[in-house]
Amino acid sequence: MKEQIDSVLQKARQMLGAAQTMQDLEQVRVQLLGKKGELTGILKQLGKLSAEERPKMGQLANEVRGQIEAHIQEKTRELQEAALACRLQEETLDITMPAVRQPAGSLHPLSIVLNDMIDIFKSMGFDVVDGPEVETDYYNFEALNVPADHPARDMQDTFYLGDNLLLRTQTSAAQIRTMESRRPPIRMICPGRVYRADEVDATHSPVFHQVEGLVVDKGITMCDLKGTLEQFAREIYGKDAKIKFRPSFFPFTEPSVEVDVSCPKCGGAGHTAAGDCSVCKGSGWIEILGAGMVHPRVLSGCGIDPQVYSGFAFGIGLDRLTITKYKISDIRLIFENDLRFLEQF
Ligand code: 2NL
Repeated sequence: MKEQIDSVLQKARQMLGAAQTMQDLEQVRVQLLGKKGELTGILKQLGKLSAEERPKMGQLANEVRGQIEAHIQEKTRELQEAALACRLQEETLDITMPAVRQPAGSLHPLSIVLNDMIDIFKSMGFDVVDGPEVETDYYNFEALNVPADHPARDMQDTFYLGDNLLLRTQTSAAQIRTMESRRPPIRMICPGRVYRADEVDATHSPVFHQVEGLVVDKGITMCDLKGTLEQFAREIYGKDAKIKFRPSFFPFTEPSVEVDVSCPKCGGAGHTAAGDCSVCKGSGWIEILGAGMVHPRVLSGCGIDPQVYSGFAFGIGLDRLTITKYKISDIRLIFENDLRFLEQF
């Protein structure tokens, strides 16, 4: 029996030497020391021994059990240490390594200029109003005194979505709704996307951005229009900016004007030391917007008595303003969202 017990110890040493995992260790414990294990099996034979041999073998078996348990414990510690060392190695952090840079985004140039415009008009007491891009014929044309045979109503110029629905060609519908639902005084701007069936080139896009403004109150005159737009031009282009009115025509305003601002590059001279000014092409002025006194028919259509109230309105092309302010050569750059372009702002 002594040989049997010794051979279990031998076997334990062998198996533990080869063990790679915790499962291997458990397997050794079960196979040698478990209830149905080899050592237990040997101990069951103790009864067959002589009274003299029995306690000796019992003691030996217990010693061997203790030794095997100690071996297993030691091997367990070894494996745990190896696993920990392995994890520490794998998870090493080099805290001196430079961080991965998160590039910061920036505002689109249109957003920069629009934010400026909103600040300027808010400081003069204007509300900012929003409206849908899909409009009815009534709000886009009829309410604005645009006659049925006006060229703007042609399929060539306007995107129709059906008999009555279209993509708005200006943001005026928001102003019409405001006039319908609110009593004067009204001071509002409405920025947004508008659509015209234009061919794309360096200065035209079928979708572009407009900021329209409207003021309605008792006693509003052309002087209020000019003062407001002059203040706007000074804040956008600098305090020396001047504006001038040229007569024009829109169905929704009477009289109507086109407004030029003194060229921000040459200061109105039309030329620099290098020759003709590249921004205003030598004229000293650049066109920035259209405006006028709200047509009495537009007011009365919204339930506002033109005998009591008057108003002015204007429409500013945001894309053109942005292009001239940042000297951008092609309107298409504004819509392409090429990062090499956007990162310059
Ligand atoms: C332009 C011209 C303009 C308006 C828009 C307007 C709106 C109402 C009543 C009267 Cl509700 N007028 N809007 C007036 C004059 C000009 O835009 O050339 N924009 C780029």
